[in-house]
Amino acid sequence: MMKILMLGFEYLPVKVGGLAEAITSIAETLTRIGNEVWVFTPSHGHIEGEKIFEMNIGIYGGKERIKVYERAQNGVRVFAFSSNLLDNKDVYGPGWEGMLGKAVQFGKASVGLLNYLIEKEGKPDVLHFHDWHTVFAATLIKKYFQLPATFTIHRLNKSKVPAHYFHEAHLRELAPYPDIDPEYVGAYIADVVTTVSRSYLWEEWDFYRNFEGKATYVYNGIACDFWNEELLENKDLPREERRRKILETLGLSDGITFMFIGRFDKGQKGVDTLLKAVENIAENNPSEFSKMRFLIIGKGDPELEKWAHVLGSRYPENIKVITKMLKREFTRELYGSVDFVIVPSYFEPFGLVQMEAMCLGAIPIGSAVGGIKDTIISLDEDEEKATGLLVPPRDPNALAGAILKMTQLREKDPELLSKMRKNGKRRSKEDFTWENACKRYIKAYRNDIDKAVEFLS
Ligand code: NHF
Repeated sequence: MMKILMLGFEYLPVKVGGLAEAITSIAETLTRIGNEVWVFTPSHGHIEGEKIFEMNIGIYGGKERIKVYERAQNGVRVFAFSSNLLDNKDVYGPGWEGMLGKAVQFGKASVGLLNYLIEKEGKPDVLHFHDWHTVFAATLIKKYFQLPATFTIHRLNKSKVPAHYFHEAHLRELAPYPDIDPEYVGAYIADVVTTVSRSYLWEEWDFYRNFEGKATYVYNGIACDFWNEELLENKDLPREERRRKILETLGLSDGITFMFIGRFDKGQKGVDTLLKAVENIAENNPSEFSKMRFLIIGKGDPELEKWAHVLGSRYPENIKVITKMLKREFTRELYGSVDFVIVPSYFEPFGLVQMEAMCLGAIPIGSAVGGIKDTIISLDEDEEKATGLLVPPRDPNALAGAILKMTQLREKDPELLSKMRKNGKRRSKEDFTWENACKRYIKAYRNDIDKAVEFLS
């Protein structure tokens, strides 16, 4: 049994992306397997539970009043920090300065609360902090309380912060230069540095090599209790029937269905690669294209949204573009009905989409990068165990080729595809559980864990 202090900028129900899901699952699973977990997080306007503590912190020559609310959430003790700024609903804002202000206030207030809790209940055994926004807090906690610390990077941000923020956070000894990368600071003060897949660790070795001897990986899991076929509305219908029905509700006739779901951004998710691949098939293989249906779902960059809509209106029989947030339950219905899910990311530390797809029997076609590469067993590598198909990133022709190949397989070898669906379900349920992840985190906390060793790779 360990007492673990976890720091996260997102914690459910406050959620921007996959980070909240990951931190919450880690905290809850650690609790379930017999540990005590405290989570410190900014309120971001979500005030729940009992006010247990108030303090003033000195900030920019003035004083800021901070209140702390404690709630029990699935066995985890969650402490949310509240102040004018920390209550702002924009999790990574308001603006760049607002966000840094939040990170510094959160840091100082974490020391205040921990001082109070230590006096009452004693010290946690270990500190586990996530992503760079919690670095001020973690570094201050290390400075004042010397807890063994694990730093988990879910996605490298590679930003620079003006040194004066560190000075303001009482960490001037760590900021001797005008611009400081907080990820370096976090990894420097941590005892163990982890990221969320083995391939991502090596892809970003230019960063992690600076911390060789501390760096390793711990895979995420997937919450199969929610992403579960048993919970589908039409779970008793054959998959093709579910597909036909759901396409009909979206105004499309039946066909072999490919889905993309994710953020429309220009730096990571590869929406442009997908749109080019679809254009390429529509122009060069019209007869194959006529059998295909594409559901392209997500929001974000206005240019990408426009491009998707233009393509959708050029081929209204084949393409449906949805640029609004869908309910999680409806997304589950989609995963449980479509044939394939496309994950064309440029890079992906772990990636939830391919896991959700595999849980629900949709076959992922994904870029051979990061967590996508480590979780999908590709048809080209091992036909027996295959769960999907991997393609090189940023390569619309290769993706178009993969889409055509899977269309032909869908017609010619449906047994192979059902085997792949089964393999995918097994892989997501057995190999990538949060319990496995947490057992490995416990090893990281004890520093009883294998590391990435450059001269052995
Ligand atoms: O799954 C949670 C998530 C990852 O690949 C994802 C990412 C951010 O980019 O660990 O963090």
